[in-house]
Amino acid sequence: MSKEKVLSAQEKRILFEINGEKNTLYNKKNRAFDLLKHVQGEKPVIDIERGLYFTRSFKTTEGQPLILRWAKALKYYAEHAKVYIDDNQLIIGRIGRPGRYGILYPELDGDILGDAIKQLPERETSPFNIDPNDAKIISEEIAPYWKGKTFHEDLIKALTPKTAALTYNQDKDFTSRFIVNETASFRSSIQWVHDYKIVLQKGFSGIRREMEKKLNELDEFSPVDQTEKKPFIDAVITVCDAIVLWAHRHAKLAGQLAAKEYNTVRKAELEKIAKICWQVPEYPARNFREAVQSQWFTQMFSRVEQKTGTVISNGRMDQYLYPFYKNDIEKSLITDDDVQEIFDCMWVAMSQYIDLYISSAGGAFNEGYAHWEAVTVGGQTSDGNDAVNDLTYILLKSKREFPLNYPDLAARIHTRSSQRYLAEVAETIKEGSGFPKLINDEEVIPLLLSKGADFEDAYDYSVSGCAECRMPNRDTYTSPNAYINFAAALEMTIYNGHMLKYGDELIGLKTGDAETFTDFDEFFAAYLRQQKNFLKHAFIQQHEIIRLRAKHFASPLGSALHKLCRDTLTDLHQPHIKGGIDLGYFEFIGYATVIDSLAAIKKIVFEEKKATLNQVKKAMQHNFTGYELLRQRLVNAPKYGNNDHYADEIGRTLDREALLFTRQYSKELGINLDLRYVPFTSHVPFGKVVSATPNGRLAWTPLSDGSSASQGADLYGPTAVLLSNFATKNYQYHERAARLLNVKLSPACVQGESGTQKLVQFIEAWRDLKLWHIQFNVINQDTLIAAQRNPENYRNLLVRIAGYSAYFTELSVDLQNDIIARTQNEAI
Ligand code: 8X3
Repeated sequence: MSKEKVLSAQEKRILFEINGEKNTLYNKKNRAFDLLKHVQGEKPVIDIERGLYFTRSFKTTEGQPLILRWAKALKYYAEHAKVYIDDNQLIIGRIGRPGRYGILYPELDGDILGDAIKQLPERETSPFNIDPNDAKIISEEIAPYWKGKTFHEDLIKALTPKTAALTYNQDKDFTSRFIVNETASFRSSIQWVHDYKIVLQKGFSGIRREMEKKLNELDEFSPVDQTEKKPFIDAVITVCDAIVLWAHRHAKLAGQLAAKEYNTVRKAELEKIAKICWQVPEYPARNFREAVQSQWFTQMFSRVEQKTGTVISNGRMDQYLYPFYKNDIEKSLITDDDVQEIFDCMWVAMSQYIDLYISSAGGAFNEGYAHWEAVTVGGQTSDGNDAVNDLTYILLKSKREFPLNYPDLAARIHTRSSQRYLAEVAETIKEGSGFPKLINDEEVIPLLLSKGADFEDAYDYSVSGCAECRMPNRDTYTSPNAYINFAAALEMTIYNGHMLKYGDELIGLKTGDAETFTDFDEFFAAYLRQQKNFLKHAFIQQHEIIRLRAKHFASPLGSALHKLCRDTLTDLHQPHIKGGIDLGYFEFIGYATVIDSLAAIKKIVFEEKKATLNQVKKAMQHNFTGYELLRQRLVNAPKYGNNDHYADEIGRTLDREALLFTRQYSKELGINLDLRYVPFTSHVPFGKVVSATPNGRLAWTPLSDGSSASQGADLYGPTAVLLSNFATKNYQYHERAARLLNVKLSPACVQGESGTQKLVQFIEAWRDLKLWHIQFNVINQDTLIAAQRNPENYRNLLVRIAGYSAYFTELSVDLQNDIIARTQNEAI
């Protein structure tokens, strides 16, 4: 790292570390930094308690209503699992052993657990260690019980042969083929936000009282009341008791530790912790600290309940915590520094729970221990005013000052966002760790209204997952969705339904040999048929997933925290909940790869006639070896991301065709199945099954990510990328959803006050174009290269991936190279 270069704050911090200097913030934030020191950088370990206690409980409840079985399993966990209070922590409670840990959900894909534990320690992407004794318990007790009962096994059986052929390697234990990829067997619902407000305001005792009242109102002679509603109520009551019991076990432990503690300061802290845990989450929180502890217990216990893909999010923390903050500040019970310390303690606790995906596909989708526990700030109040308050600024400041990849932070932006807010958001982005990601109210809110939401609910959405938006109390659970590799559809168009990776096997449609296409329209039509075929199979998958989900999963805690479920006495996993809005998705992966390939064929083959399609095919078969001149021609054809109508028009057609498909068929599934461009890290494994493509991309390398340009293809600056994104959207279709957009900037181009102002103006342009999402890497290219060469010096280097930030050195070389290959913008 050269000293003359302009560095981001993150790069400066790392340089200090390399030079053995102390971080200047260290003294001020001693506690949180100390807590962090013990956990950062360790390889996570599998904790088996959740899997084990669920298994033991499920063995004793067979035949009972599923929701009740789930609640009883949670109660059994609450009674038996070890409880922990970390030294020096203020926000206490964890659901696994000390350090970084992941937990098991054998009901999902426990059928592969036995093999997975052998591979997990050495896996390239997001590896986990396992204690040999625990491995024995897994193979002897947990895995055998679930064999034949998992969601994964039922889904395999339910798919039609053609759908299965695009989904699984049937000769290799049904591992993913990375073509039409189901994600339902590695999470039981996608991202989610609870109504934390009800817990803070009423406590679980309040929810329990509401349920007791409903129990008394049931018709004792009604078969529906007695067989459907009563088990629901019993389950919610059981789960309220379970979480309270679990919190009380922490209170007791805190009391015991306090009694033994010699350090008077810590003794007083432990006594206070005990008091807090006797109060929350059973009763309403009385102050800011209790509110944070109550929320923490709730989100932790919710993770014990089930594996929500991209995990349970934190919701609008600057909104629901504000009344507690304001009250404490007005009464001088707390200072802003105390508030920041409480938050930082929570972030450290959060950073130790690592979302464990046991399948190889799950691991490959979630490189760098992906995590999406989004904390949302800003946006609008439920009556449409600007929602920014003092807590918003404390949360942004905490992100700038406490160098950690948790929590994921999302800032909502709208047309009346103040200049101070936009400037603080820009300053936080300039820090360089990738926070916050931005979500645009001007795009999201009209779409939520178009789905039937009231203004009040739509204004109050929270960011969840990479870029999704949830309305607590209005959204209903969403089935995990298909990730679709459309670059594979393009390859099948060239090879008449085949892919080089799979040899003679006909996987797609026979749409014609390369030499038979006489003009671009014919070729494009053939591609669109392959695209439609993939969509068909993705929707068949989704249909089966929705049908099977309610038989395999229940969510008594999630339902307790959802007004519609409490009102209708329906579990969140049931497909239709009266008054609910089910926002589901399917994923377009390889968008720019496909656009650029089609544009290259149109230009070079059919317009300029510099090569025949057969010659392009031959060059592709040889991975362009010996065809460099042709490859350069293809590379230099029009590309998405340059505000070039030629390429963008193709992109708009791809988008429109996919939207038309879902407009016609999602009704049959009974949910909103919207088009999304959100890749996780799937563009890397997806690229590994796709041979060379006509845009000049080499075989088996990553596809383009999200709605970003192909790696290095955007040559005219980030504003051109925004304009291409805008030009490829079909704003008349309300079936559109998140488009993830990555932009990489050099620290020099946003340097100083003028740099902040430029970044603010860029954000305003993005907002006014009504794009959905954007996130930034502000970093020098040579820092990334140095980190790849000398990982030991750069363990703390964070980069933005796909809706989350991760440690660069914990990524596979392929993903590292992908990030390096993205265009580095030197000006905005
Ligand atoms: C990222 C992806 O599928 O969990 O937000 O919604 S998903």
